[in-house]
Amino acid sequence: MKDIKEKIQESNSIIIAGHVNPDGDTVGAGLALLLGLEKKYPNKKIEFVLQDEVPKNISFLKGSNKIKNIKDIEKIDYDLAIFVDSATIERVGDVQKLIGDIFKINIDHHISNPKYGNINIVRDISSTSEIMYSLLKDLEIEISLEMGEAIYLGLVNDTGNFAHSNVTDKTFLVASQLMALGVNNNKIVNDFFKTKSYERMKVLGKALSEMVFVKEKKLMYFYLPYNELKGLNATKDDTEGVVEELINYSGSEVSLFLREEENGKIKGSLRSKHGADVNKIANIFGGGGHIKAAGFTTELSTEEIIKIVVENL
Ligand SMILES: [Mn+2]
Repeated sequence: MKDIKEKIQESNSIIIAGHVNPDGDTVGAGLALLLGLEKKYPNKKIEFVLQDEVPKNISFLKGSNKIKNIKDIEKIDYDLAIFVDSATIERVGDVQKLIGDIFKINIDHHISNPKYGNINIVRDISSTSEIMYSLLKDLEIEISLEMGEAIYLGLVNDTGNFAHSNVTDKTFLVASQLMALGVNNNKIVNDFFKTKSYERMKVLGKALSEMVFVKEKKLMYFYLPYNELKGLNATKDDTEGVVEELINYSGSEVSLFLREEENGKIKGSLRSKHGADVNKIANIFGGGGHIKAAGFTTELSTEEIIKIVVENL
């Protein structure tokens, strides 16, 4: 901790990097850190840069307009890079190009994280945002309401509104302390979850009517080809939450959502209800994540992917 503090103090320009297709956790943790560092060190240049746009149901967070998109940024030489919620360096996508070979602090909660930083705070807890809460306290940065809301959204995002197995008494303690700061739980949950677009509802409807159940393995899966996504006038953001919906069936133990990308590659997301380790399955395809939630991208065909998943369950 002392090292992190020293490193931040001696750096004049700092880049915070979050992962591609940003979710509430990477945005929440990165934004809380950005706002906290800006307040504590007003003379430093600090930027939070993402490759992709902040999704609409996250951009209500106050301060999120300060998050930079890579296309709006000119390359400068940063002294320090802080990665949030990124299981590998590659997870930040093109933001890597802004970073290069500088000192790296890696703050993450994915068990597959290979600890690529010069300093690593990798803990197997609910979210990077939960780590960020203690980190900011350790850095003696006072948590403002805006920072608290960002962290709270991160908790809600990665715990499925406090429903997943990664929730501990500590998670609730952090949530409770954030509410004591003035965070409005009901408003955040409504703003975050109950804001699905028409296209997203249609994608969900298609998934629920076309999903396939492999009874022997209690696997529920759904494949969405790129042309069908386009046919619904939908974008990849509109497929968020499909894999979680597939595991709601009482017979499912594992769910798999496959989505074809524009370049023909297949992106897979896996969820597990009880015992199955889907991180291990995602590893087969070069991906990873957590025991109960993992993902991968592959050039294999859907038939091959499904065969491999079924064989390994
Ligand atoms: Mn996360």
